Amino acid sequence: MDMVKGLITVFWISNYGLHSLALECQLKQEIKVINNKSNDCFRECEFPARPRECGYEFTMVWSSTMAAPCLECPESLVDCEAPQCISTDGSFRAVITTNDLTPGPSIQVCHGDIIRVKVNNYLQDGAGLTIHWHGIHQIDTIWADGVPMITQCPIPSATSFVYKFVADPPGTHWWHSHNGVQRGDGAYGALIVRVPRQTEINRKEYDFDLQEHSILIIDWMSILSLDPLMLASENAVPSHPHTLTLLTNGKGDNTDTPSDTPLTVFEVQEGFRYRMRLVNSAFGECNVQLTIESHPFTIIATDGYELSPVNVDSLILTPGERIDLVIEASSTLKSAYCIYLTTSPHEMCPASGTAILKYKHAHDAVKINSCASPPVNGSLFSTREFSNDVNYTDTFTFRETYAYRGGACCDRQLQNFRTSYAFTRTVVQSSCSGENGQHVNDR
Ligand SMILES: [Cu+2]
Repeated sequence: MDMVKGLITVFWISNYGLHSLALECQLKQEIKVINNKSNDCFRECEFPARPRECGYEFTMVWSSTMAAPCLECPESLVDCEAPQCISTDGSFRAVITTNDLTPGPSIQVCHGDIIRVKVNNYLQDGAGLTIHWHGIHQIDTIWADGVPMITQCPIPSATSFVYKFVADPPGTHWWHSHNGVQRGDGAYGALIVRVPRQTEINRKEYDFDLQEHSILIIDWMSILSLDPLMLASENAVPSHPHTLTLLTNGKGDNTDTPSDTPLTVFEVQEGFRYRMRLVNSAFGECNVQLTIESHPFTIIATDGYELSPVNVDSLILTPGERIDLVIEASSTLKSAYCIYLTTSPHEMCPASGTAILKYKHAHDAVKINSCASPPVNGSLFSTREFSNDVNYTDTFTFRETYAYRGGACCDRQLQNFRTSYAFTRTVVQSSCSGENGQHVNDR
């Protein structure tokens, strides 16, 4: 419920005697602020559904990586985990945080819940701000779609705006700033909409679907996101697109100069199967290839749509895309395994990243340098086919076939524009028919 209705009775005396008037008024209900690490609306979804209202408050500010709160990080790994320490890949740069985090708070709800987010724009540069809820259809709430100057004016500096919408459709989604290049500077997070297990087609494929098993990947530069765009527009295209690290939930190892900042660790227990919800939040159009050492996996959903399970060794995730996979914790030769992230095709934006899959009760940590080279063979899952013809020119042409569920297809040729990742690429949708495998990309 948005507002709580209250009844106030007012009495007054005039020359005509005693009067009374009952006034119905609306009392503003407190917006419940979540703890960044937990979420009251995360639960085993009820069947039949019992929707809740889930309130959040996002406060967005400019901050800095490896700043004073990090104390002795990375020499002291405990310091790297301190509140307000943004370690990323160990490089120093400005970053947008949401409630002191990047990625920001994770919204995890059940299908049909009402999500309400009060966004406080405290960005010190005076910039406007909007939040797009990527994957949410916004039926009847188009005003909440967060597209600046289309569905709303940007939230002015030092003011707040409340988004309210229904969590629909189910699936692995995400949120991000849609204003300027703020997304590439850290303004993004997970938005997971679950359904009751009884209604899931692939429910027998996994044992656990944990809130800490959301995996957000972003291509992270050592400079502000605006810099390469401006360099490109001024025809000063750099020979190397600056240091790019693929961060997993905000952490990674620097591609050029490895640092000792901590990596993100996903814990599993031997004998169980875990659903992992993967989001490519890439800013620089990087496709990400993911491989897990000694752990083939099963793809069970893309962009919220359940698939017939596909067993593979590796997958490619295009920008904005989400894939749900299942890992079986059955490899016990070691206590921890590398999760490898590379870009594909690699020439486009040379970057890599690492995260750790750790078995519970395992004590020995994996050293970063032991994750240097991912295995190259094996079966690959991708919702698109990529041409091998990657030519470097000064024009970026992106052609994409959009296929909506139900088989209707449409082509869209986006206008040419210049970027620092200058290349010509042809993307061909692998199929325009069939129940699954297509998705709508609203980048
Ligand atoms: Cu988006």
